[in-house]
Amino acid sequence: MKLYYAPGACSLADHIAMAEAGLPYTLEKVDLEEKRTETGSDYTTINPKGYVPALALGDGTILTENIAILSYLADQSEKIAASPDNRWKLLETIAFISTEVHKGFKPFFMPDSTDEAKKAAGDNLARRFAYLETQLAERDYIVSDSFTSADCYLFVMLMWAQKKARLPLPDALTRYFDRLTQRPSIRQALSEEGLD
Ligand SMILES: N[C@@H](CCC(=O)N[C@@H](CS)C(=O)NCC(=O)O)C(=O)O
Repeated sequence: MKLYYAPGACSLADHIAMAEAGLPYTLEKVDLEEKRTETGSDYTTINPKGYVPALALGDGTILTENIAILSYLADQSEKIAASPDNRWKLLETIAFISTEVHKGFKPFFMPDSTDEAKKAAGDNLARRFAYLETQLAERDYIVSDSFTSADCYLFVMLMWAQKKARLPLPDALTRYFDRLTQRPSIRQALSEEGLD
């Protein structure tokens, strides 16, 4: 499999998931402004949507969208899958992170965002983080007591909250983030993206 990624972007979640699962993968960096890959390809010919992530499965299929990629990867390895009972909870959580948290960061990445827009986005994200904190009070990881691909995604969101948006996090989420930072797969992925 080949992951098209940009350092520190949401594609880091898929990168971590592959590393945690021990799946064989290669990486190709994408310049999101130029829409060029590091080997000189026009990225829009690979993913016409123009954004990362895109995962080339090796049979000619290009899979896009974090919800689909993180679900696909969980299907490839028990190491990042939920138990059968929690399969739909895993999808629910990935969808929540994608649509309610990931998209909530948009004003922090738009150069023309006003301070009011950032404040409203920060307030909205704080409500999402408060909900996630309640979930972590009941279990070790965000879906269950075992690590899943949803944790890979939430890790990236918490990294953005602290490093890009400078948002305060509930203590339980800070502790969870610090715990995840120690995982070899996360250290490996950060290092491979030049972020350590
Ligand atoms: N719906 C997509 C959104 C992906 C996305 O927001 N990618 C960002 C990086 S985190 C990106 O590539 N932005 C550059 C652009 O849109 O041109 C998904 O969940 O995979």
